[in-house]
Amino acid sequence: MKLFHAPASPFVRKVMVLLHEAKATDRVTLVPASGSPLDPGTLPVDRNPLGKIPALERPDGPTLYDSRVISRYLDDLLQARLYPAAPRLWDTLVIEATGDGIAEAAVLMRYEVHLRPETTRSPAWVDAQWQKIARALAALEDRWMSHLSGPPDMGQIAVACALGYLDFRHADRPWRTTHPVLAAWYATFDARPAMRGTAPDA
Ligand code: 99T
Repeated sequence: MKLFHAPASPFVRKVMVLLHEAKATDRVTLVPASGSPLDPGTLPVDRNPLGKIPALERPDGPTLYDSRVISRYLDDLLQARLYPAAPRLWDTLVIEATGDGIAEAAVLMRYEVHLRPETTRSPAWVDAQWQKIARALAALEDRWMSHLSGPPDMGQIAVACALGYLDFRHADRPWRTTHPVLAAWYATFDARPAMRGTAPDA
């Protein structure tokens, strides 16, 4: 299988962490892909009409895209068991959606500042994206610490990849001081070999 890949992407990283946890990194060949909404570059627009990564070319059907779809497919294929049975599954999925939402808002902030000329940037829009992230971090700390401290699953992986992306692209926003409980959980989770082996700056 071919995985369209960029080390900076928190969505690609989710898939890579899953592969590491399942000890199955040898099942995919990484295809470097880079670009942006303004210039798709080498992003696989012929395989994913949205022009986004990750995308997974597989032997048994059309290319899969969106990290949540790819993660479900690989979890099933590899029997990784990173999605628990219902009813715990519903918590895992909403935590995964929360982690992905943090990453999506953080990527939009990055694009706004790095792709737009300074004269057309909207600080209010960037701040509104950060407010989404702040609410999501608070929700994780208020509601989900018990789940996050349970057996590893894709919810935890998505949150950890999103937090890693905040550190990587938005290091000027000190989220740890306002969310110390989440920060302590992340310090432990981030020490897992699967996280160490997939860090964006590794
Ligand atoms: O939006 C584009 O045209 C290109 N962007 C991407 O491919 C980003 C890379 S993160 N991927 C996504 O937005 C995927 C989101 C999707 N819902 C999923 O797969 O879960 C690049 C971050 C960076 O370089 O800083």
